[in-house]
Amino acid sequence: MYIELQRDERVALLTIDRPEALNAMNVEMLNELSVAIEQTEDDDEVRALVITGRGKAFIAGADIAHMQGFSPQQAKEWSELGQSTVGKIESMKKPVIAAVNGYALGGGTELAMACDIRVASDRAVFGQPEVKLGMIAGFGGTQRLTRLVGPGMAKEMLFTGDHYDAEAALRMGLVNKVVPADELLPYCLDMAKRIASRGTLAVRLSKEAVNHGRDMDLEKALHLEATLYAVVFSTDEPCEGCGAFLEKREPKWTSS
Ligand code: DAK
Repeated sequence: MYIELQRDERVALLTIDRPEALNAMNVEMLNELSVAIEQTEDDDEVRALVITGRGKAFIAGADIAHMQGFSPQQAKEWSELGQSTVGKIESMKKPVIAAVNGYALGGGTELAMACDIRVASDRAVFGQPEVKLGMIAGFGGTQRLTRLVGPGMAKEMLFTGDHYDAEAALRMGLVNKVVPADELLPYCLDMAKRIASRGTLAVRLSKEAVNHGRDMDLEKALHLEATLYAVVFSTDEPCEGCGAFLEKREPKWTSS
């Protein structure tokens, strides 16, 4: 087993668990990851997910030994599996926080970028070293990196294959925050708990508005926002949220 999935009340913690190979991704891991994502999405108790890695790496990329002998057909299947797994993370209705504890290289940086929020330990290292292996980023790196950090910085990372420490990642907007290594998981789990305590549908539709609106022109994106705003008001969440504020109590959300 390469994936460990735990749940503490409304927050799920998914740990990539192949420390002897710095959590390098192979087919079995991606299949297990895909199943774990589906389970988390289907679990009505879970409101937020944190993804981290065991040991000194988040994910040191795709398993290089595994890729070396690919036939074209195997490369295609690998590509489809990888893209669909990363896509599942990005399109989850529930918010996902990447707790980047160490090396996040190649597919590791790409998987982190598919998460909604990235928090880095001060020991984290990012990079897209595929060019050193004679290949290009293939789990969405050329596209998500460009959207997150801009084309200039994305091209530097993709062309050089260099490593970037957590502070550099923070400066370029690749991560939201850097925290000391021993504070990483408590910080991310606390953030996940705060998100889990907010209006369930409100959080979900905020994610949908950002994810679907970012590639629209502003007029269409604002129309989407207004439509989703109306959707929230078709439920009792705004009434409960406003009522709780006025009555000085904690809200009780009913939607899952
Ligand atoms: N694959 C396989 N094994 C790996 C690995 C990897 N990516 N990274 C590390 N390991 C293994 C090492 O081989 C070593 O194994 P043993 O020798 O102990 O058996 C063990 O993990 C510990 O690694 P090191 O001894 O190297 O540890 P160091 O602390 O000295 O160095 C390092 C850490 C992260 C700097 C170094 O291990 C390293 O450079 N690793 C390779 C990183 C890398 O190049 N990653 C990118 C892989 S390319 C695609 C989609 C996506 C992709 C491709 C195609 N399609 C859609 C088609 C993605 C590609 C990639 O991610």
